[in-house]
Amino acid sequence: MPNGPVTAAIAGTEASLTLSPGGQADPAPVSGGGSFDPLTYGSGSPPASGSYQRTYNLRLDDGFGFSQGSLGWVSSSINGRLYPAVPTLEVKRGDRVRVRIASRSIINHPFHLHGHRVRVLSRNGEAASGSPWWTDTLNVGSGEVFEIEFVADNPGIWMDHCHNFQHGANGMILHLAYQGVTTPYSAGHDLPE
Ligand SMILES: [Cu+2]
Repeated sequence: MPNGPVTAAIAGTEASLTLSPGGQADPAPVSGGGSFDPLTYGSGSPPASGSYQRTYNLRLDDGFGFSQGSLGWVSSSINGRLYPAVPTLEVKRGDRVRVRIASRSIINHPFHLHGHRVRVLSRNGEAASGSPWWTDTLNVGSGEVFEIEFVADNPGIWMDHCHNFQHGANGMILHLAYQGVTTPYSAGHDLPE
């Protein structure tokens, strides 16, 4: 947050949001400002150096396929698979985890990892250089490649999924599971006889 007020507006609309240190500032004019890009906005510390205990790759795709019993355009696969056939990401408490998310899909996929916040390291090969880009949900656009990191500091079995719920229903879901954490439930469901 800068010292003065900041107004963020959605181009071509009346919608805007003004933030200020005291919370009392009037909105600034909404035209003439630059585009907001969290990759470069502000300043702050770069990510810690050092190694990662886990690295994973997620590739997001779409194409014709079977989902929920019918054949159609399924805009929602991860590494070529649909939930519950997407392998679980496994971590150990304390691991520092790096994940590359690359989308070959034709539409946006706002990806959300439950139970953690992630830090964006790069987008399309350009390192994040602004204020640390922490996020709960990361919109992965068509053709974009992100690298993110998080610390496995919240043991459990967590959903990691596209927040477009139609895509989730199609199968764009996987789990993040900690070693040693178990559940009485199983993934997926039994098919009818
Ligand atoms: Cu999606």
